[in-house]
Amino acid sequence: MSTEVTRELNFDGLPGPSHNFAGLSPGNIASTEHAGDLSNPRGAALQGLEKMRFVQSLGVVQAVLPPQPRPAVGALRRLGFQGDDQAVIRAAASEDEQLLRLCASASAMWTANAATVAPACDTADSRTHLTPANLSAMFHRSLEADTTTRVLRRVFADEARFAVHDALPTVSHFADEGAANHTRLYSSQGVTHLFGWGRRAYKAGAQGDDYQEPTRFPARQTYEASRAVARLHQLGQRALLWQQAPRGIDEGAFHTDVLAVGSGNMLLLHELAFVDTQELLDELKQRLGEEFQYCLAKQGELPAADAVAAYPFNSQLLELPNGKLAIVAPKESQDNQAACRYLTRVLAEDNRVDAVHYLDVNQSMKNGGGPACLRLRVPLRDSDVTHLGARVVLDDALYSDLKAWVERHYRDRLSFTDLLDVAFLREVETALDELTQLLKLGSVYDFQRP
Ligand code: SUG
Repeated sequence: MSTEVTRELNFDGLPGPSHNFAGLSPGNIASTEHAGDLSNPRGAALQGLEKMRFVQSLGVVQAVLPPQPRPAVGALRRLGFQGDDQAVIRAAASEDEQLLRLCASASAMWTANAATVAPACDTADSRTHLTPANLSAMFHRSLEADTTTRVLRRVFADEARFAVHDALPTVSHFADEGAANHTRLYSSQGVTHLFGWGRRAYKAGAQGDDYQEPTRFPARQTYEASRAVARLHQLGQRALLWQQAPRGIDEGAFHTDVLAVGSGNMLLLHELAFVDTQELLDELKQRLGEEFQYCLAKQGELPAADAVAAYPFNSQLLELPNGKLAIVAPKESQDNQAACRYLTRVLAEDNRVDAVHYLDVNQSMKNGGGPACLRLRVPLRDSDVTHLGARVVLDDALYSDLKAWVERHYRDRLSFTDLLDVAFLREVETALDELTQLLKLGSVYDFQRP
């Protein structure tokens, strides 16, 4: 089994029926800017599906993860609202509208935050390890972890092949945002798991360093969380922890993947992605040898503000069957001159990248989620793929089934007042119940359980 080739699957989160713009994420500039806009959940899901189909057409194995039921009435009950579902929703809306917004987000679509993954070929016990992210930095996102864990345990059920850990304790000390802060790089010389982190929970651990934190926006991922995930995944020396540049976070790079993306021997990064950029690049060269390549954007070429607005680094850097790399970028980075110039330079330089494709995922972008946020990368052996516990690998039949399902159940406009009617929640539950059957997932949602 260990000599089998490992290939990366992209598990995209399907945008959910409650997709809306609520301005829930301070430090995520797009989320703040679009607060209150009318959303189009159907458009969002169809854009997501088209991206999945496009990636699949490049010869990359594509898979899908389901949305989560929202509004999360269970969470509102835990916060003291009582009565039947309609009463709970009404009471929340009249007492604290923002709480209802927080419990109604379709944020599970950004599966780069669903978990961190280490492939079997890198771990001490030769199993693929997944640690669901607790997402404790943002309340609305922390609501995802339990259902995500359940879903991942269904999909990766075979314990001889996969280990799905519990999420880290849901406290600020171990705030974990998943793969959005993790990049696996490799060459014929070695493998490195680069974990970006934003702050230290234990400040005394930074004594002697010229340690700084962002001052304008929150740093979400802790050093302690990254260390724990590296430990759970038995990565040993293969893990490399590096701090995100505080100034980058203050410019709106709330996750590492807003200013950097890597795949195989190649890293695309902005100079405000990490602290001590040159030292990081030297360290990676040491670990990966001469094969290591990077394309660094400096402020003069691509101001961080443009990178944050247009998301050229939040692209997918996909390894194709012919060994080349293709970039799947958001169309916003084609329209932004500096971002487009940078990606054109990446393409022109002597490296494995031989195509840039611009796709429309604008509904997700307006909440700060580009192509890379929408997918969780899971490198698997071919035999693992045949041992997945649900119908999640995209083929023509699943694509058509999902498209028809979206067209049957999703609204093409959604505003805050729509969330107040329990009929909307019932609509979502009916849709998701049908989806779990379509995906052969079993009962994973609270409303499906006794
Ligand atoms: O956590 N937006 C998400 C975007 C996540 C992007 N993921 C990666 N960079 N990998 C977040 O900030 C906004 C929801 C709203 O405002 O309605 C939101 O949750």
